[in-house]
Formats: sequence, structure tokens, C-alpha cells
Amino acid sequence: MEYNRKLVEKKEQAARTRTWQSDGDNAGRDRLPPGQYLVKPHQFPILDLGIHPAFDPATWSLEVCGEVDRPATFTWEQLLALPALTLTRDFHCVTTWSKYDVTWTGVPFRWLAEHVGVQPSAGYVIAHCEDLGYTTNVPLDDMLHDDVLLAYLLEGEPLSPEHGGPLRTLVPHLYAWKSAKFLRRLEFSAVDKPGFWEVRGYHNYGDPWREERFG
Ligand SMILES: Nc1nc2c(c(=O)[nH]1)N[C@H]1C(S)=C(S)[C@@H](COP(=O)(O)O)O[C@H]1N2
Ligand SMILES: [Mo]
Repeated sequence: MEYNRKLVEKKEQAARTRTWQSDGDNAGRDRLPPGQYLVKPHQFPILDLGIHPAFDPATWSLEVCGEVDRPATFTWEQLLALPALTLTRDFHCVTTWSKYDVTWTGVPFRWLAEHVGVQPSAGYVIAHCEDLGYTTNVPLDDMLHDDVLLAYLLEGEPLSPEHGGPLRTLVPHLYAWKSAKFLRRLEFSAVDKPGFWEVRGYHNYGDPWREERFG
């Protein structure tokens, strides 16, 4: 499969030189993390490797594996029957755009963690995605924040393939590359496993308020 080589190269270059070209200056806005600019309300940029995998609800599944008592696989139908939560959060991309007040609906990650029974050995959650094996790593404690979701609705509508449909993680307190689109597997891991961007020069944690862009 071909991915968006140009985009990846541009971002690798940014990581090497540790600079982004920012399109705006929003110094002094206390809702906006440092170095970010705000997109217009009707804009929601799309950022990925250029692959939007086809979705077939009959064959799609989400696997939950690793350091858990009860590994599980959910069909699409089963996933939609799980407890769901709707919340509104700001969304911050490391390439310097931010969008305020994005409304997502999905399964609270915490609920899932309790359902599968996380073992004390688990310290990290690795999200595995369908586009070319994109992965991203987040500490378990961060995934257990109340507002981390497995999201399948965006503004009340089914999550489009452009924004990661049918299912993505939402980890709103970290840069958006930690919110994994086209999610197919959640691995609870004892060891950290830096993901697609983390091994290409991005910060391992990615707190927008501390401007943790590069590693
Ligand atoms: N599977 C997957 N998830 C991904 C990406 C990707 O390329 N593949 N890109 C990340 C990046 S860099 C960003 S900024 C957000 C963008 O989400 P959006 O396209 O819905 O704005 O998705 C993140 N999640
Ligand atoms: Mo991003």
C-alpha cells in the first residue's frame, strides 16, 4: 500500500530540525497551548498517512490484548452496545493547529479497562491501527483519565474515514497524534513501545502545554 510519502518526509524533516512552520500567532490566549494557532470554526484539518481503510461492519473487530485478565474481541455490533459517553474537548495537533470544542461520543476507555481487568504489570497502552500498522503509545495512567474515549461519533455523526472512522481513540490532553485513527487493537503492555511518530522524532509523551513536540 502506498502512503503519503511527502507528508511523512515533511514531518520527519520537522522532527530533525525541531521546528514547525506555524501559520499564526496566538500568544496570550490562555486556552491555546504555546505555539499553537486556532483553525476557523468550520475547519477540521485531516492528518494521517493518506490511507483510509475500508470499513465492513460484518468483519470489523476490535481486539483487546496483553496484560489483562480477560482478553476480548468486540464486533462492531458489540462495540456499539457498550456504555457510551459524549464530551466536548479542544484538539491540539503537533503541527501547530488547534480546534476548540470538538464533540465526540464513544466508549470510555476506563470502562473497557475495568471490563477486561487490567493486570498490575500493565504500564502502557499501545494502539494498533489499520493504516500501514500505525501505532502510538500512551502511559496507562493517562489512558485512564475520565475523558479518554474509543470514539465512533464526531459531532453526533458516524466518524468519517477521514477522521479515523469507524473507531479512534481520543486522548484530549495529549497532542493529537496520540489519538489513534482506524483503531483495531489495544495492547496493554508492561514495557513502553514507541509508535510510528515517536520513533520518527516526536516526543514520547506529547503534552501540548509543555510543548513536548520533539523527543
Ligand atoms: N491511525 C492513524 N492515526 C492517526 C494518524 C495517522 O496517520 N494514522 N495521524 C495522527 C495525527 S498526526 C493527527 S494530528 C490526528 C489527526 O486527526 P484528524 O485527521 O481527525 O484531524 O490523527 C492522529 N492519528
Ligand atoms: Mo498531528
